[in-house]
Amino acid sequence: VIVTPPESPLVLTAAIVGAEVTRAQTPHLPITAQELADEAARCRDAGASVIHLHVRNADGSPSQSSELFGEAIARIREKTDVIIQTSTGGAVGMSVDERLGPLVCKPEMATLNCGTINFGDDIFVNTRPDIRAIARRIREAGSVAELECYEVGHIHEALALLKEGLIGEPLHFQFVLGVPGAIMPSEEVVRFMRSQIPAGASWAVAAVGRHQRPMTELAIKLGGHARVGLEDNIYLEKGVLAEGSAPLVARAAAYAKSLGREVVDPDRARRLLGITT
Ligand code: KMH
Ligand code: ZN
Repeated sequence: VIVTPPESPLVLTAAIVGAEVTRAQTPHLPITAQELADEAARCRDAGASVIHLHVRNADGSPSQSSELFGEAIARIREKTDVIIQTSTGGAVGMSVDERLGPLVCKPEMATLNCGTINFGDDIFVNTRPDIRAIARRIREAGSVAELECYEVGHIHEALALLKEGLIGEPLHFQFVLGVPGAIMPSEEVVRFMRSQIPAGASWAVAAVGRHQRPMTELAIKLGGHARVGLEDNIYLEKGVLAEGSAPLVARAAAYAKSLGREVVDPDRARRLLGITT
């Protein structure tokens, strides 16, 4: 029997664009700064307190340009008070320098990818020296790191970073599950990954494709946080495209409320995540 205290607050993150999904796959993908801002506001209304942000060039290709991030962040800020978590993962094949572009904007949060994996037919490279360099730059930007762990060993790498003083507590883990070539999601996997993180750390699950809904619900049941959105999954149901990320957020929020979990607003999420800027 899983017992989650009803008052246990839930942070929902919306990954509204990512670097890989194309307009050919779904017409509902936001691309321009205005589209990103409109989608961020819709997700906030649906229950998201964090927006995991990538940006695109006008032709839809992925970018880590500080100018494009600056524009998107400014537009989002005009519309809504969500926590903006910029990607430092970018797209496979980008150099570390290129990936660090958004940190110029001093985002409240930034991702820190904690290891290398096969990423479909590509390799998402995060060498140990690269991870440390990115961690230093996130700290210099004054951003709170979200620790993206695609494998169990990535958690242990994050703990090494903590020991080395490169990241501080409380730690925030995102278990990214179901990337083709990396660990597949299951309840056992989530429970084991959760068992590896220190007391006081928060954890969330972001699962890819058809795994998104069941793993979101599992994380919510087990007392974790969750990430949904088009970056990881473009379908609401089998064969039915989600009309943006907001419907996916709304469904996760409704599920959480049905279990008595409180879906928090951005200010409460800031306090939970230790964001003080
Ligand atoms: N696009 C992936 C290769 C992150 O945002 O930090 C990496 C990614 C992770 O999306
Ligand atoms: Zn991402």
